[in-house]
Amino acid sequence: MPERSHFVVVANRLPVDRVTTEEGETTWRTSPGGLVTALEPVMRKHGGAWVGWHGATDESVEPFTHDGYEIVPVALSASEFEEYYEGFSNATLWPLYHDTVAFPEYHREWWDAYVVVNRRFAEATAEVAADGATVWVQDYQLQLVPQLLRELRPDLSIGFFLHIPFPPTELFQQLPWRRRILEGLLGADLVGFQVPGAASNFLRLVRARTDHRVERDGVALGDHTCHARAYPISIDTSGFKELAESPEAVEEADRLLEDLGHPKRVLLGVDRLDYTKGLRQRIRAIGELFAEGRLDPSETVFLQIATPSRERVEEYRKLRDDIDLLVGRINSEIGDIGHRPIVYQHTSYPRVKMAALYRIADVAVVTPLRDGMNLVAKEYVACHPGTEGALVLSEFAGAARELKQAYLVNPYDINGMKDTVMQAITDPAVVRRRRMRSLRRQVETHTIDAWADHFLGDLKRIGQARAGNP
Ligand code: GDG
Repeated sequence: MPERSHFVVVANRLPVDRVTTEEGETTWRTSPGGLVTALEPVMRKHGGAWVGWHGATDESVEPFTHDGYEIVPVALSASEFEEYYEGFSNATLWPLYHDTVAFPEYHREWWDAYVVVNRRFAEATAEVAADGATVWVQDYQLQLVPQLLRELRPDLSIGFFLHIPFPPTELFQQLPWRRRILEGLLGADLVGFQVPGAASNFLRLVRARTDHRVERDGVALGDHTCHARAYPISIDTSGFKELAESPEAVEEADRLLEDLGHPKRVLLGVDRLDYTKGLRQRIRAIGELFAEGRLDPSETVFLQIATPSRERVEEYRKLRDDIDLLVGRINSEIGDIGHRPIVYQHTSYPRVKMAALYRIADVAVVTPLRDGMNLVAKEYVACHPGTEGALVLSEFAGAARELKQAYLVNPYDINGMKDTVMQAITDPAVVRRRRMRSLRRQVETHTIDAWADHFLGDLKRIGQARAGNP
């Protein structure tokens, strides 16, 4: 058992994946994904412990140290993985919270597994947290943990951050267990959301569905007050910039351009392969631009990277097949031998290659149907050299509230999206530069450090006020 920690992050997944080296040795490597990208630097700075599932079912893994902090694995059985993770988290909550862009399924066994696993996470956290420690629970898979943990350890200061949208009342009310989820979150001292609208949705629901008194952003609960506020997440801007300027990234970028046959223009999409990311609409829109001759495949390439994700969930399998079909059809009809208009890779790349991709992209096309924030948009702005690039961004990504100088699109409006992509390509350089400079300023002044300091600073002040010594 590791020493008890004063700072504990709790997330469904640990920030590391187990890999077997060529020599047959087992090691742990930092895993990709929005939550990990955001919290890894916070953890390296604060130290402490990270409680989460290690990625294999029916197996217990002992705690260990990684990059200067403790890793505390939580075990899941194969059926819990199916019911709590693939089921309730990713086939009920994920689509419901993303505006039901896919149909949410409600199954009572899935909910039961969600309760059991949330309790296990709360118990594991209660064991590793030192007296009066700060615990920061992450995301939709663990919304009951704040309440369960408070019951076990009322001495703790408990924060919760939701990385994905919090739905409007009309949608949330479909959930048969809506009140339990609200009460679960209310166990926290501070609940953070990506945008102010999400915090208002939450407070409106608490007013409508519970008996608690709500005053401004606070909900009075007897032993504590739960505050709900917006903390738009960001990235390690200077870290990304340095990586993109490193000789490895520059070399990699040259190699990529060479492999692509030195096109005049590169359009780039990078997403987890997820139906919320608007891939179908984006590929259709860009395919039509090629088909109509507004984009010339001999000079423009659309490079789409889709990182494998939740591959056993039915909706994701279907999406993968749809995208394969769509890309295949467009590529077989347009262009010429040696000039595929769309280069599509269903794979995950090392970070340095991601940075190289951002370097070579003249236009990044980030068009989710709904997204809590979207870090890819911010990473592109941080990594693309100079001020020549352009960002096409969905209005329905949380990032659109901050990145106002992006070329904003409604991803459901295919014609509108086509026109805006063309505008991003054809606008005079002086306009693109002005927009890019403004975006750059935004990501340079709003970093992941500032985000974590803001949230944790507020959590500390709330804790002090609760203890009566503000
Ligand atoms: C959730 C919310 C919110 C992707 N492919 C590779 C790779 N990535 C990295 C990107 C980026 C991250 O994964 C994706 O983050 P996003 O924010 O775009 O999206 P989600 O995964 O859906 O994240 C989202 C986020 O949490 C944080 O709160 O913004 O709204 O849905 O960092 O660079 N990284 C590597 N190889 C890949 O192939 N190394």
